[in-house]
Amino acid sequence: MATPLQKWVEEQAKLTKPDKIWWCDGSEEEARRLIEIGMKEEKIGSSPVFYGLNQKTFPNSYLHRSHPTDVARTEHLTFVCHPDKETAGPNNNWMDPAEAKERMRKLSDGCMRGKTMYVLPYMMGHPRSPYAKACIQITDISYVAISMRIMTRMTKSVIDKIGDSDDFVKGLHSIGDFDPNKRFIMHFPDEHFVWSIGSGYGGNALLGKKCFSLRIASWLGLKEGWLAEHMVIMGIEDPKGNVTYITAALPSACGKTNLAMLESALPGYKVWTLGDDIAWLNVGPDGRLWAINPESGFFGVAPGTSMKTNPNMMRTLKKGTFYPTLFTNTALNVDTKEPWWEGIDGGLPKNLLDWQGDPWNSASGNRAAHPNSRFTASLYQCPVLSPEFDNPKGVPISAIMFGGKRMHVKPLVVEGLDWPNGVFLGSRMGSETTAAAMHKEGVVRRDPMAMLPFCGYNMADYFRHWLNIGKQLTHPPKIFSINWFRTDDNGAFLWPGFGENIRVLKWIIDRVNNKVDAKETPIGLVPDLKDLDTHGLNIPQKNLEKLFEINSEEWRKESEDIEIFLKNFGDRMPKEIWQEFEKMKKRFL
Ligand code: GTP
Ligand code: SPV
Ligand code: MN
Repeated sequence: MATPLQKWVEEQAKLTKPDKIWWCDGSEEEARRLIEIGMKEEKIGSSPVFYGLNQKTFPNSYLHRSHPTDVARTEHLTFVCHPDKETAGPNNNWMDPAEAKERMRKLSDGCMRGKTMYVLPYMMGHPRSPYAKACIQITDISYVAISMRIMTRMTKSVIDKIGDSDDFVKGLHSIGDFDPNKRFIMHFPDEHFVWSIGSGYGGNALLGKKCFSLRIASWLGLKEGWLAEHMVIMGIEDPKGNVTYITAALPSACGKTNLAMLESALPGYKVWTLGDDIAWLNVGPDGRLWAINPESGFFGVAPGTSMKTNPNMMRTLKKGTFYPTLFTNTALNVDTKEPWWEGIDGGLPKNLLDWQGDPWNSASGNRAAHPNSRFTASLYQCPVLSPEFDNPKGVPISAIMFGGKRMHVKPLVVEGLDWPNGVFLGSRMGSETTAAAMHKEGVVRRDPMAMLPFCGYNMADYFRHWLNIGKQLTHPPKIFSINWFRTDDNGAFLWPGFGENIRVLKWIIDRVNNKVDAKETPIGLVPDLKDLDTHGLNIPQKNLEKLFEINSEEWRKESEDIEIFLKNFGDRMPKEIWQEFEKMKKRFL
């Protein structure tokens, strides 16, 4: 008798009509074979899926060039198909589930003809974690199969774990013919099912990542009493050896990966990485909030990464283990066969191919690496991976940070007054758009808790869920907002960022441990400047003051923008959020 899993795979094969079906086992041998297939047999247009890189300096590394129209997540083609539109909320694109499936069936009919269907069994979370979920993704390209092996815990034992149960997360992915007009990423939250066609890129195609671990998992979290968040998880060790665990939510390409593996500029402090993109948060039996990272890899932004900004990532990328490392849409140094991007160490190479594989000329004014070019690398290669990473229980969280990219308005760091005020602080976040998704860059949009593109249901209900979680916590984390990106009148960053961000983290853990006081302002608590360790930094006093300036005129405009956003949700918006909003407005009068 066929199991529900076997039946489901057969049904998908009947629709998509692949030449063959390959059940992956996640082994090293299999990965090598898949890369070979990607280098020699599978093609995107007329180009191979993978190119080998310099195996001495970047062991087990490969370059992938995507289809030129397929370079970032496509939020306008992403739908959350709840039975009714209200449940999806104004924060999501919605389509009726039956209509969505009909459309997808038409697009998928025969889409794998001539190709291999890879069946990928994987866990999100450590297999022994009570919070982990068993998942199956189908795909028709080696690049996605290899990426999933790096990003998740992929083993054939997941198939045994699923057994004859039908309780597994389903993902059906095909690159189709990369036609942007036939590209959709459809979510069916009640069925734990994601159906994606027409893209091979990141969050559009690695269905365990944003699609399942955020959009669908956030919906599961609402039903089951937990939170799925777009957050870094990190431990901060102080000079005495105490480790404080914190999470931080920042929108796409706003600094999570850099923060997660920061190399401390303050002597005696050390950061331990647990995750750089997604956190699943559960209320523990001890009334504290516990976090696991469901992923096991980094899918990080390449441009700007260097020994100066993120040395631990450079070490991770060169480590070379039985997990391959992939570079997607970076440039290529022809002479050394090394990947290259704007901001990497060293001078400008003489012979570069741009991200599309064409000879690059600095006079063209174009960037050589795509702004959203990325690397895919195993977390196990990270030299500062926390010893707690594989702990099935996760780590207890003492502070939550919400951030964004804001040239103006937002101070370097602000602390919420209590949990409801902290939830409001998360809900009022805005950020400048980046190259991580296809849209105009640098435009401020509301992005509450960095979840606007990832919350799988009505955001008003999401805020209510956050407020309710707080009521179950006897030891709630303190909540902060951060902004590394404030600029002076000439557009230069006021704060040095990167390894120097430890100075802000130190203040945060000092607050958690009740070591320092804070100053009250209309928008929350800020540091007394004497409590922010700026020793050895060359920041003029006036810049420090500017970093913490709260300009009432700017905040009046900001409040208007926040109000417009909150009003979109009508009566569904929790009254506690409006109360916090009104209190903030009043404090400005
Ligand atoms: P996703 O993978 O899209 O979720 O992005 P992310 O949030 O992990 O962002 P990442 O750490 O990759 O940073 C994105 C960009 O912000 C890079 O170009 C970084 O160089 C830049 N960046 C990160 N941290 C800082 C900082 O502290 N200061 C400044 N000025 N730039 C930063
Ligand atoms: C993001 O855009 O937030 C990412 C990259 O982490 S992707 O996997 O494409 O979603
Ligand atoms: Mn992300």
